[in-house]
Amino acid sequence: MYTQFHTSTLLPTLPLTHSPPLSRRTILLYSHRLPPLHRRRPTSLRFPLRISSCINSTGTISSSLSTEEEEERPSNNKRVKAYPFHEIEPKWQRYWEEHKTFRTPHDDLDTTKPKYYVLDMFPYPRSLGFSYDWDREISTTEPDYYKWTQWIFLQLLKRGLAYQAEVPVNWCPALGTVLANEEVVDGVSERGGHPVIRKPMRQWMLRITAYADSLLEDLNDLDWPESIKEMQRNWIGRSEGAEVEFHVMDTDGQQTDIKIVVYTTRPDTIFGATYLVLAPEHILLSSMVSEAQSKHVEEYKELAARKSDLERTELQKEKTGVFTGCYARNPATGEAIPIWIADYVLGSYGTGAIMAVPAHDMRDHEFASKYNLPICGVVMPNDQNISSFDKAYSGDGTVINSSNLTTGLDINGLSNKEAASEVTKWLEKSGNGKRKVNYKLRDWLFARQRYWGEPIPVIFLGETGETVPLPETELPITLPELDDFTPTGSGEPPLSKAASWVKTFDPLSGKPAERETNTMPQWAGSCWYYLRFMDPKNSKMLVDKAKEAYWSPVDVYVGGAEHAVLHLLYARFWHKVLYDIGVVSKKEPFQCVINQGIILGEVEYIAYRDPDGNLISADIVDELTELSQERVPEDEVRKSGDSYVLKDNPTIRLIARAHKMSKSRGNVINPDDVVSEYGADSLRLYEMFMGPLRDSKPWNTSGIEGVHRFLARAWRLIVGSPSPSGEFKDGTVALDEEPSTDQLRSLHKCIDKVTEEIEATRFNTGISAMMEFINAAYKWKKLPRSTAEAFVLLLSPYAPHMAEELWSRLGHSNSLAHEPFPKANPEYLKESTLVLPVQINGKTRGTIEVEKECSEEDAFRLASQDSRLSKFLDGQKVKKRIYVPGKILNVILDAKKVKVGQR
Ligand code: ANZ
Repeated sequence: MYTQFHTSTLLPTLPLTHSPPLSRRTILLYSHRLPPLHRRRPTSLRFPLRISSCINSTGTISSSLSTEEEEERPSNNKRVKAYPFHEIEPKWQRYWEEHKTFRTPHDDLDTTKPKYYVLDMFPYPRSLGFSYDWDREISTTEPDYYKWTQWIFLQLLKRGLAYQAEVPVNWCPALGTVLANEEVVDGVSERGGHPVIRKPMRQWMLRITAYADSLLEDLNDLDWPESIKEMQRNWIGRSEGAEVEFHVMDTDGQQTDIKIVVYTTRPDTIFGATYLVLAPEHILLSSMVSEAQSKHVEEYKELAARKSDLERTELQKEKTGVFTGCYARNPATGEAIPIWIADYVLGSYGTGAIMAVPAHDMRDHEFASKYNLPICGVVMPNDQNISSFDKAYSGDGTVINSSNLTTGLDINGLSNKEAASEVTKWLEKSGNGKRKVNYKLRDWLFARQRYWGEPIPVIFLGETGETVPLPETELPITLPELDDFTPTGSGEPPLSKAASWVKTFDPLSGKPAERETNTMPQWAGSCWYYLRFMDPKNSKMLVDKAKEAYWSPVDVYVGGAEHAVLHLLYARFWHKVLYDIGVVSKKEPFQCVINQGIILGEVEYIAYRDPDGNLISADIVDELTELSQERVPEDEVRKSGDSYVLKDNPTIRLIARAHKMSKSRGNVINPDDVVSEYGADSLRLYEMFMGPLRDSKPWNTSGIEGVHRFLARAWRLIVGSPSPSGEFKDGTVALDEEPSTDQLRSLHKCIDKVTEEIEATRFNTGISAMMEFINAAYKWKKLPRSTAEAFVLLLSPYAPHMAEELWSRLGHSNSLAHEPFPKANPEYLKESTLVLPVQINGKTRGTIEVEKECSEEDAFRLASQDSRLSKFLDGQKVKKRIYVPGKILNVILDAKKVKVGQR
């Protein structure tokens, strides 16, 4: 059943204090607002004289003129509003604010009542009409809030889940700053195109990997879109395999003590490992490279340092590498195999080294083919015989070429799965390796070299540099005022410029110390804000236990799929830590996640012209030909089947496409303009009507006009027609009369559908049901008050301002926000009629619509009156009638046909 949601939001407009970017970042993090700006409609909206809306097969609204409805343009031709949204919307917003209509209980919480916690990833701040409890407003940038973010950091530190490490970062010497991965394109800075190198720097890390297994397992119980769960699973990337040790050999071919450990998920292919590859940054590299090769190796290392992991692992990129000049012994074959370095092997995954099996791994095959390295097939597919492995075979099969008496390993004839487990056992027994589970998930790099961000509550003692966490009583550690928060140029964070802030004393020992100048990343505050909404003003703890136990978990979290991994994973990790230390009562923060799609710009229709200027149809366009493209105005286009064609020349098919809204494309819709032209209710309703919630859908101005007309019709149905000057009278036309059975049927059908569709978040089809109801109600002579009231309640989640206004006009002095949502009465949902097949002499000749309890006599009378059946029955003598109520009427005629007039 639909319940009144308790919703909360972050601060929509944040005060710009000394830390403007921090404030801004909070908005962006949750911001799923309609993209800003937009095209103003060139001409004012013109309303047709009379409109009826219906849903066409494509789900869009089509409008048609009719003649007996209200005029929307007065005789003096002055434009008037279709209904007075410009008056009622500000009025009800004031009312809600003054009456704190959507306030949820704070300290007066009654935990015996059911709760429903809906959290939104911060929609457009001006979305009016949202039922938020503004008393719960929080800002992650305020010290009152980030005091607790810092407190959580201290708990992580206490449990060894926060640590410092030297980690390679994207360092841009020319800009003197560290760049985020997104700011580096093809090895150069996105801004300015300066070279970027990977440079190790001291960083704070969070040990999210310690929670990899529970982050993975607990996904199973969550009611999230399967695609998001899958993205998290892939991000965590659990894989099972083995670590294998390869001893490096000296120039005399003798085994040394230097061991290269590789990680493989295919131990079954060990006999096919014909060379090793190390990541260029592998720590053992310098201790083994031959003199002859060292110059090449150094050059290659430098080149690789400029590439991001993403660029290095791109499958399409041609593989490159350099021979190190030395060899290692394959423990299974006992043979010496060359050791190479290549950037397709990453230093940050597994052990940073691989055994290359070119016959069975695509990347290795490409590399081996390029550098003429041996390829040895060791797994034969069961359904074919491969004689030369001229491309990698990565599937299952039977193991071949895999036996060695000296090393004592023989896996020939086993399936590759069995072989993998045999090899792992052998590795462990012979001391050459062990079983290993690996995760793609890396520990979370938690430090930023930026001014804006929560200070990390840690100091370093003067003499020893020892890291000391600040006592909880010192929190919050606030940011110092700084005039210039640009990068320092040396890689030191900007906060290091605040010399008097940096210099401090250890509050416990009194020793001189320096503050940490790295700050927390933008994700920190968002990792736990849903907990703070439960208890936003608590100065003693981050959330009161009883309130947390009541409100947790978030029942529905609505947001964009772009947060599928990082935000949702980081928040789950912190939540699990808080669970383990007893701060929260549930293992998972967000029980259900729903993604909404994005609104694209309006559809553009593109026509092609050949070099002679002739239009050509899109289906014969050759991609290789250079053609000029031009946009075709929408009114020159019509739909033809699944495609769009020129109205004037339907043989010319057009390309129809919608792009993400962006300023550079000039296709941005400004919600403020839409609100001032159509009202907030129309915008809100249109967003819900555009299509299934999860899809990305193009903006369509005629679509919003359609829903606006629907709202205007609903308004006129209940309030009545405007005066010739366009004024609407007070009150309504509803009458205190009992609704007819027909009216109740229409209403309850609508309630039933709207309820079902809300629960399934199929708002668009719920709105269609209301449109159908309005169409039916326009045919009624009278509008019973109780029916109008129920409809207004149905409409209220979609068009809250209009619904409140109508509700008050229907005679209520309180807001409808706390009224129970209407319930469909099953009595009125039963269909009262059915379609009865009619046979003449046993042959089905047509159907008639009859009441369920229709008598044989009535059924026969209806059949005789039916235009299609009467031609078989007119003037005929009926011998027998076979009637099975609800199933069939069979009329057997007398064999001697007697036509009228012949008698
Ligand atoms: C030998 C082999 C044979 C492999 C074969 C695959 C197929 P996942 O599943 O993603 O964990 N690998 C290991 N460490 C690597 C690194 N640091 N950089 C790049 N590649 C690395 O993949 C594990 C496989 O990826 C490992 O198994 C290894 O190649 C490679 F027929 O070892 B395999």
